[in-house]
Order: sequence, then C-alpha cells, then structure tokens
Amino acid sequence: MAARDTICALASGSPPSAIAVLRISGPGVSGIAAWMLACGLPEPRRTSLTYVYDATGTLIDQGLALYAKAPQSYTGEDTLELYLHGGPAVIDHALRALTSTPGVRLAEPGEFTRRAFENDKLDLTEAEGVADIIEAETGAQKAQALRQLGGGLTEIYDGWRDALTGALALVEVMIDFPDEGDVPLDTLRPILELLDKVIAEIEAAIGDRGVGERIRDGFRIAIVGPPNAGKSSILNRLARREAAIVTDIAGTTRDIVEVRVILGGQVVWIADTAGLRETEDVVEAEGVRRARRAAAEADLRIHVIDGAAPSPTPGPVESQDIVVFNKADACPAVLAPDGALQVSAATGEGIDTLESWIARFVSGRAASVEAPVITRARHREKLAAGLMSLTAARVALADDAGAELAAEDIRMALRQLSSVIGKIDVEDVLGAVFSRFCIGK
Ligand SMILES: Nc1nc2c(ncn2[C@@H]2O[C@H](COP(=O)(O)OP(=O)(O)O)[C@@H](O)[C@H]2O)c(=O)[nH]1
Ligand SMILES: [Mg+2]
Repeated sequence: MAARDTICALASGSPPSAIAVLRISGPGVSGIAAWMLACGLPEPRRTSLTYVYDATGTLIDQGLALYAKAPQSYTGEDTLELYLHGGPAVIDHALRALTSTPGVRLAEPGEFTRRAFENDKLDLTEAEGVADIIEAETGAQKAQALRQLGGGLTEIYDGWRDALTGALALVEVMIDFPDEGDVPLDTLRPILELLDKVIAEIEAAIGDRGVGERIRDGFRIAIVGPPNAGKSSILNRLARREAAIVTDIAGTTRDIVEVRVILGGQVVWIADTAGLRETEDVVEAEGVRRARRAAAEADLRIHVIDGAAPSPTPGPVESQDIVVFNKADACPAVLAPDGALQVSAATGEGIDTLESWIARFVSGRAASVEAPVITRARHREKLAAGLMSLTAARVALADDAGAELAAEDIRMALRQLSSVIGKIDVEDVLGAVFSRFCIGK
C-alpha cells in the first residue's frame, strides 16, 4: 500500500477555548515529534509536558503531548495529540507548522474515524455511533449512540450473518450431494430453522414503528384542523415564538411551518399545516395536500377544533391522537367533545397540559422498543432488501429444485446485511457516512 498522508486537525471546539486539542495521525508522526516537541517522541500512552516548536525553531506554545503507537490507537496508525492553549494564534501557528511539512495535510471531515474503520478498529455502525454521540442533544440520543458505538448493532448483525452462513453451508451440501427424489426433512429442517429465526428477528426490527430513527432524528407531530381554528397560534405557543403567521383570514397558512422542541426528553418536530377545506385557490389547495401528507406521516396528530365554530367536532381521529378544543377563553366549555383538551392559544390556558400530553406520548413511544436495531434509513432499506431475499430463499427451498436458487438468495441477504456494517464494497456509502462528520473526528 502506498504511504498515506499524515493528517492533522483541530479536534476541540472553535477558539478561543481553554485548551485546544490538535490531532495528528499517520506515518509522519514520529518525524514530526522529532522537530516539533522539545521532549522528542514521547513514550506511548504517557503525557509529556513539553515546548512545541515550528520547523524553523520558533516556539509555538507549551503544552501536553500524548503519543499512541500503531496499531494501539484510535485510527490504528501512529497518532499524536497535542493539548495547547486554545487561542486562535496558537492553533493557527501549530496547524501552519504541520501542514507545511511534506506529506502532512489537514484532515477531511470524519477522516480519523474513516481510517479507524479502514484499519478494522470499528465497523460502519460503530462509526455512525461516533458521529451520533457527537451530535446527541438528548439523553436518549446519547444512550442510543453509545450502544451503537459500543458494538450493539455489530453483535446483532454478526449473529444474523453467522446463522445465514451456517444455513448457506447446509444448502451447499444439498447442492453437492443431491438426494434422489424429495429432499428429506432432516436436511431441510435445520436450514429452515436458521432462516426462520433470522427472518423473525429482522421482521421484529423492521416493525419497530421507526423508534430508533425517531429518537435520533426527532418525533413528528402535525397540527391539523379546519381554517381559523387556531392551529398556528397553538404552534407559536409551543414554540414560544411567532414561528407561524396568525391572522383572522382563513387560508393564511399554506406551507408547512415546522418547529423543533425538546419534550419528554425527546427531539420533537411540530408541524403547523394549512387548514383543511375545499378551495379553488391553487396555492392553498397545494397547502391542503401537504397538510394531509404531513398528517399521514406524523407519529401523532393534534386535531384542533374551533370553539367558536357552529359545531366544533374533529375529523377522523386515531386512538393516540390528541383533540384540542381551542378558544376556551371565548367559548362555553360545554361545547367541547368528550376527551378533548380545552386550551386557549390566546391566554395560554391548557398549553402546559398539551405539552405534557405530547411528552407522555413521545417518551412512551421511545420506551416501547427496548433497544432499537434500526437507527437510520440506510439500515432500514438494507434490512428490507435482506428480508425479501430470505423470504425468496424460503420459498425456493420448498421446491425440490430450488437449492441453487435458495443459495443465491441467502448470499444476496448476506451481502445486504454485510453492507450495513460495512464489510463489503460500500465506497458510496462510506462517502455518505463520513462526509457528515465534523473535522477532527
Ligand atoms: N379568542 C381566541 N382567539 C383565538 C385563539 N386562538 C386563535 N385565535 C384567533 O383565531 C384566528 C385564527 O388563528 P390562527 O392561529 O391563524 O388559526 P389557523 O388558521 O388554524 O392557523 C386569529 O384571529 C387568532 O387571533 C384563542 O385561543 N382565543
Ligand atoms: Mg394557520
């Protein structure tokens, strides 16, 4: 393999900060330490307090240096970390000194982790866990990311791959030594047991109502109802700002207005939508179409009914949905249907209860799956494809002549599962995963 570039980057937050962590990884590390550090190359895994110089011998700063020798490092390469004072001039001087060295350049986003992946220090789901924990804002996101970067998904996929590799070996025996006539049940049974176990587990993972993805990306809630019911006013109350335009003209809201809040320890996207009604206005009609789609895709709908309307009743409501009777300040409460929450977007009455109902829903939904297997769309697509191949393999095995087909289907499923953890050719996937990292990680 051609000698790799040595990469460097600021790994800590933007300056000024108390301390700046500079990271260097690659074959050039020991050469750099020789001229850069007064202490020379430090002993591995021991911090050394040292003066730090540029190549001309000008002092950059005094700080701590930590050396990790390949392969016992995060990237699997020689790495050096410098803990310097976190001022812009220090950082600039140090990075200029490093990048003016031949063979040394600034790291691309996620490149340290990508090298770790390429050196088998972690698989792709673990690398995704690293990206997720850096972005985690809620405790639930952090816990999920920690589980993933600690190999929680790797273990599951390895189990599936072992079972399928075992099943494939048995199918190949059937192909090599075909019995006369029907395949005896003794040969088939262990294969079917292995396939059925994996199929059942993948089905369970897929049937999780997207909880892992929601914890990571946020739950989706849509505010729906007739024009002028006060949907935008309620959104603004929940957002604690004037996110959506409120007027007494029906048909004001046309596009979806989304706000992001944290409720029940979860990220929640609340969407205000156009009032549902028949309209000749093409722009409003498009808004109504979008509103219906947002309602259909949401995890939970808040149906707002207009307390001032002649007969305040909601449209079709699903069991977990919330019905809100708005304008309670101006309307007799006796009109509110059973189970509806009375609020007034005008005075703020009932909004805290609405928030706690939403919080209860999202935290209950998040807790409904103990350890979600799917945490992003990429996993879901591959698992769905793998499941199709396994179902096809099962059908093929029911047929005498189907062993060859079944073997091909199982191999296909293995490829789908392997691509989730990054064990097979996934150049485009790698690009997509690592480009979303921050620099220095
Ligand atoms: N009295 C009263 N008026 C409200 C309340 N909520 C909204 N309104 C008024 O109802 C009209 C429509 O509100 P808006 O939020 O734009 O409704 P939307 O069309 O459902 O988004 C505006 O004139 C608001 O000021 C409320 O709780 N009480
Ligand atoms: Mg509106």
